[in-house]
Amino acid sequence: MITLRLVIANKNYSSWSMRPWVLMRQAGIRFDEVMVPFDTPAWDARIPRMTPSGQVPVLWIGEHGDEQPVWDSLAIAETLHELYPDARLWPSDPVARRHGRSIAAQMHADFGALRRAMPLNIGARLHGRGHTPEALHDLARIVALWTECRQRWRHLGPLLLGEFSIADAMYAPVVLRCETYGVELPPVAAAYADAVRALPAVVAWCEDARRETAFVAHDEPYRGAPERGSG
Ligand SMILES: N[C@@H](CCC(=O)N[C@@H](CS)C(=O)NCC(=O)O)C(=O)O
Repeated sequence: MITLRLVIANKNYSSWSMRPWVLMRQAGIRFDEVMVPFDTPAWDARIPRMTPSGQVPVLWIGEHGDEQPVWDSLAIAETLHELYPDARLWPSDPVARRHGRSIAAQMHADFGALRRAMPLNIGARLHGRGHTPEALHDLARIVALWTECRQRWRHLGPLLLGEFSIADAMYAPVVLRCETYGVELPPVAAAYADAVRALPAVVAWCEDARRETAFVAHDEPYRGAPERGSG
């Protein structure tokens, strides 16, 4: 029997943590979750021992009394696809699968301007902030990519490759950024964003994120730290 332990950071802020968490939860793959908050003594003490990259997410896979880490969101997703072929994390159509792998890799490697200007912040409403020309250019490329997927694979379902796949887990944080920063999407992209927001795993992640109270200054370019009461 395989055991899975996913190490993540704050759900409000950690977009890379969100991806494998949503993937496993939506696909019905059981796992334990270990949340280590950013900028805390727990992070400094635990993360260097838990992840070779010093970053989250990392998935510890236990089998035959041994536990080994897989780190980096895309490596985790591909490893899960290999471990759980019946979970259909990639579609069975090889052309759709290639397309999915390309856009997942692009999300992983690209769109830095968007990520910097509009960091994930699920509980905040920062409409109009972060709309730099570079971030909007990244968003336009993402909208074009989503639109092409919907045109090609709409006969299979409402998501990027039709049914839920790794590609949707990779782009789910972009959908939430659009909400936080008040980005207006054209109709096809808006319908896709609605379908992602309605996924039970995305709903569950967002509910947990909104319950968090930590303020992580590094991920908050637009707000000052809330004042703390004496009591
Ligand atoms: N390429 C990595 C990126 C991971 C990453 O940047 N994680 C952030 C949290 S969302 C992190 O651990 N930041 C803390 C740090 O870099 O010290 C992945 O895809 O998993």
